[in-house]
Order: sequence, then structure tokens, then C-alpha cells
Amino acid sequence: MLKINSERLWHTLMDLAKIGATEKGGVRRLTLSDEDRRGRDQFVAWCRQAGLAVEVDGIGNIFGRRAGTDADALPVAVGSHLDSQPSGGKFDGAYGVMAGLEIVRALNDAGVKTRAPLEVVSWTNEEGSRFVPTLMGSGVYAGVFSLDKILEEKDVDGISVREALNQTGYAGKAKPHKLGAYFEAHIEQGPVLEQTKTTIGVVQGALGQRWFDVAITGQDSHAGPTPMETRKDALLAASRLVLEVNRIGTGFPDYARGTVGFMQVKPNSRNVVPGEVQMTVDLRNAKDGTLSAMTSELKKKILEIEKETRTAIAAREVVYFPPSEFTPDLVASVREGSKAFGYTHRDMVSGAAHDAVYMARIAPTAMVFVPCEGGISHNEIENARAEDLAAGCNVLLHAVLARAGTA
Ligand code: HGY
Ligand code: MN
Ligand code: MN
Repeated sequence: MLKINSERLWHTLMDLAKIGATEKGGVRRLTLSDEDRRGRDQFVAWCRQAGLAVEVDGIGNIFGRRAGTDADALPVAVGSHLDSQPSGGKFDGAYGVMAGLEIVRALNDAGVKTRAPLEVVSWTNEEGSRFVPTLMGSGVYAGVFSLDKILEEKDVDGISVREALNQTGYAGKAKPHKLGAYFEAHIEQGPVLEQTKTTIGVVQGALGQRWFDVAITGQDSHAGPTPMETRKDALLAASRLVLEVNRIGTGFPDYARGTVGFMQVKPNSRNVVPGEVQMTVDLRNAKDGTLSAMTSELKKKILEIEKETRTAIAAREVVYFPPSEFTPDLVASVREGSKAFGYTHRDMVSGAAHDAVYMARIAPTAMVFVPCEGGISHNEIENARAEDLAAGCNVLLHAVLARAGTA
């Protein structure tokens, strides 16, 4: 059976990881930052070296196209994202894009022509860390977000997506084009595969998510003379909300998750009772009804905390998507590929969102997971084994060929 070149995949990933490399061995390629631009430039150069025709669309999504024998057939795409968390890892997103590139390189080496064209894709702003919403580029491509509206979104420094995109030179002109199928390889970013000594995760779908930007307004006051019972302490309110989000994440069924990952305190001075806090809430669940129940609980607790702390709490929903399911016959081809190569495999649900979530709304879609060390991700120490990354890429190759057909 045709296989990919494991060494080349590993070295390509390590070369890419040099762009935006951090001290502790991770990467920092925030969306549309200069590091992201350099990562994009490197990917485009590798695409061209592999003979791909490169197109960029209006939100900066990059498409590297390999012609098939049937020019009218809809392309089969393989992709993920090159942007990272502020202190992210070498493999989150990068693995899926480089796996697509490696599949093209392996087909070039073997002189194999596919019937349908292939496309290797890098989506803009999957992470949603610098700009919300998350899954921004794939969301615009899938028609979930309007490009004009998204271009006006701003980061915490007030820089818009439009400005940042223009600064990187990746505000493309390519018109949207249909894809016949979409595959994505990704590290699991959780502990299941490693703990069960399984090589391949056959991903059934992903948790639904609701993200909120929360603004808490109290009153700056002096830490000494201000009596405890009259304070309007925004940080006290925020602290109670953090505890409630954790209680909601642990108290609900169906893979419930509750996280506060971002907080800004003003004026952030040791002897001033804080009058203002900006924070985020990230709720997830495998069932949409349970996700709604978690959200109602959150809103109820916000009202209670406002009263108890004499503050005003405004929660604005910035991301919502229901739990998603991937396409059964493509998921089956991932399972078959695992069997064909003799890899251990198991069905699973993704706790993280991926661009495949929005792609599944407009094209047959499937994902392949591989283990990561200790299940750790969104962390500079993120690590994966070359043989597992190669196994996932071999399964992807098999599933892509099954879908695209060979000439
Ligand atoms: O947060 C997520 O689910 C993804 O890693 N952006
Ligand atoms: Mn990712
Ligand atoms: Mn991520």
C-alpha cells in the first residue's frame, strides 16, 4: 500500500515550528501576526515546490490545488490551520496542513494521478484567540459568517481583521469554490488515545460550544477606607463567576466543559478595589439541549452575583455552534484505512472545535486523530510521536484516495 514519507513529514513540521518558535519549544503564531505571515509564506513556498497552484480568498484562506484527471470533479480537500495559541504547540493545526502537503508529495513521488483534484488548505484564525469568532476562515468559506462583518472584528488593541489581513498581504481575491469532500488530521489534544494505547482516533463529531465576552463593572475605590460591605468589587464578582463556570462544567452531563481562560482587571493596582473586569467564558457539551441548560444556569448565576456584589455584569455571546457530526461514509473510510494499515483505532468525539466543524455543513467531512504526549495541547510542551503522525497521515492518504479515485 502507498505510504507517506514519515521522515519528511517530521522534518517539515520541525522546520515550520522554527517560525514563531518560543523558548519552551512551542510556537507563537497569533492570527495575522508577522509570525503567522511567515508561516503562511513558508507553506505557500512548499506548495509551489510541490507543483500546486496557490489561491488565497478574501479572508486569507490559502488553497494549494493539485490537478486531477477529471477537471470537472469537485476537489477533495485536506487541511487545518497554521495560526496558534499565544503559547501554543508545534502540532495543533500545523499537523493537519503539513499532512495534506505530505500526501501531495507522496503522490508526486509515486507518480500517482487522482481523478478528482486535491486541495491542501490552511484556514485563517481557527484558534479564535486574537480575534473572535473561532473557526473564522472556515466559517466565512462555509457561509456561516459574512466576510464584510468579520473584517470589522477587532482584537484587544483595536486592530481590525481587515487591517491585520492587509498588513500580512493575505487579503486575497480568489472567489469561493465548492469542495467535494474535506478531511482533517489533528492531534487529539486530550488523553484518551494515549491512555488506551490507540494509534488512530476515528472522529464521529465535535462538542457544541458557546463563548461569552463578559464585562463586569463595579467601582474603583480605596483598599483602606472603603468598608467591605459597601464595595463594588468587580474582581470579587469575577472570582465568583469563575467558580460558577467550573461548577457548571463539572456538574452537567454529556462531556460538559466550562472554562474561563482570559481576564483583564482594571486598574490592576494592589491597593485599589477593582472597578472593571473583562473576562471570557467557554461552555461546551455533546448535546445542544444540555449546552442550553448550562447557558441558562450561567445567566442565572450572573444575576445572583450582580446582586451580591453590587456590580453590573454584561455577558455577550460571541460564538455558538451546536454539536457536529461528521459524514458516516467518510468516517468509515478512516476506520477502513486504520484496519488496512493494521493500526489500533477507536471511535471518539472531539472536545476541541476544528475547521471540519463548519466544513461538515457544506461538504462530506471526516477527521483523523493521533495521540499527543500526556494529552497536553494549547501548551508549549505539546508533543507527538513521528510514528503516530505518520500513521494518521497514511490513514488520511487512504481515505483521500478512496474519495478522489486514482486515474
Ligand atoms: O477551542 C477550540 O476548540 C479550538 O482549539 N480552537
Ligand atoms: Mn487546532
Ligand atoms: Mn487549538
